[in-house]
Amino acid sequence: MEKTWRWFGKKDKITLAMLKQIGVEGIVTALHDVPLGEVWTREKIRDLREYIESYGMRWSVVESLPVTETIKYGGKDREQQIEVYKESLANLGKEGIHCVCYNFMPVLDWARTDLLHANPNGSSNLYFNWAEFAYFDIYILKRKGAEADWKKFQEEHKQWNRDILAEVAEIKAKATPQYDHDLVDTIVIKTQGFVSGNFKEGDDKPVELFRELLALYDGVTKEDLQNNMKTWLEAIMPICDEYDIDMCVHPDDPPFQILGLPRIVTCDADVEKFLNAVPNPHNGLTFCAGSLSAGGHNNIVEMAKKYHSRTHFVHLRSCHIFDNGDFTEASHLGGRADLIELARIFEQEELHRMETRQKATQLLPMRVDHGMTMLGDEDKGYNAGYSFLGRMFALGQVQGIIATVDRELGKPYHQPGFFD
Ligand code: DNO
Repeated sequence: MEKTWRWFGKKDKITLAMLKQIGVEGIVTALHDVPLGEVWTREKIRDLREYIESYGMRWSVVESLPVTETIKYGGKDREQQIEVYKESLANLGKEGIHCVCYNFMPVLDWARTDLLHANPNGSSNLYFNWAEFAYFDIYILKRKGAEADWKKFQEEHKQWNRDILAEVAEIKAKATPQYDHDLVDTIVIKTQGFVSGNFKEGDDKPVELFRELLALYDGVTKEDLQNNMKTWLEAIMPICDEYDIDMCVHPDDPPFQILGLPRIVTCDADVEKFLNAVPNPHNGLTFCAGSLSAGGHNNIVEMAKKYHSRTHFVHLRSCHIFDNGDFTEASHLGGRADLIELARIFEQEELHRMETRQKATQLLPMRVDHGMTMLGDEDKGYNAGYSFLGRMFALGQVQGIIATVDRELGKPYHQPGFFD
């Protein structure tokens, strides 16, 4: 796999020169300054591509070219937004960029309730607590039907042996305006603000905006969302064929139905459904082992065995699920995702691509996704989950795994940046 790194553009405090030193080969980024729903011009794409190339790396993956809500819920301006998307894709293709990650999650991209949850070793990781999330839904968003939904959710997860609504009542009894503010900051601003989605750092009424967005999905079922994804994929596939662009949807994180919204990339059956709905090989998956492993229903290794050939981008990260269903991001050598076995599967897949030479590039880009916050990362103002030292530590571990697996497979391993 190609060792890549999510970099947030020229303003990122982590520079490309730093990334060169730690063995990064390819960059994962986006035009973060282009407002949602506007065309990415060739000039802007070229400028960033050339900047990356001036450091001897390539722009391996776009993460993300965001799909606007109207495409997801099927709004009046859907056609116009599909045209905008097609134009951006064509411009990327013309500039030699062949891999695009996106998600099809309504309203909210990924979700966490604690961004600095202490690990036993003094570092911290991202964490998700179901009761806090339910509190946000019931008492902050005040979503109609929320309590009933959580009651049902609890029934469906009897194995967690918990009374989520009773825990919510306890949180409510102790909650202060500061607690509410911080929770909104975590769920809406700090996790969403930098992913080029619906919310921005500095939004003064994020909860109101959230409610307006939720209302767009009134009456939209899981099936509607699946159909809308199919319509959209079918519309863009001719451009992908023309420019050899691999589209790779990011799984829903966490992989559950939340906030009364449909979610359609949560499990094996979901993945099978969207891949079969549009069988073009350019319609593929971002194999985010982290998001998938947050759901106890997913067997990550089995999914990798099944979907490696339709995987265009890999996020190697692992989760630990507690007995009550809460989860935290685990070490890259631990957790339930089994990154060692995944590296075997995807290194083999890349070898196969190299031998059969089907594509513009045979490389399978991989990033370690998030990392621990450690040793001073916490004071640097990095985006949530996107620390420097923590991700560097994880990348070192993953490089070691890949080198070992490659030795087993008889596949050459090259550590860039060294004489060898
Ligand atoms: C969070 C990320 C997601 C991901 C998007 C892809 O850390 O994994 O925001 O980039 O869902 O569109």
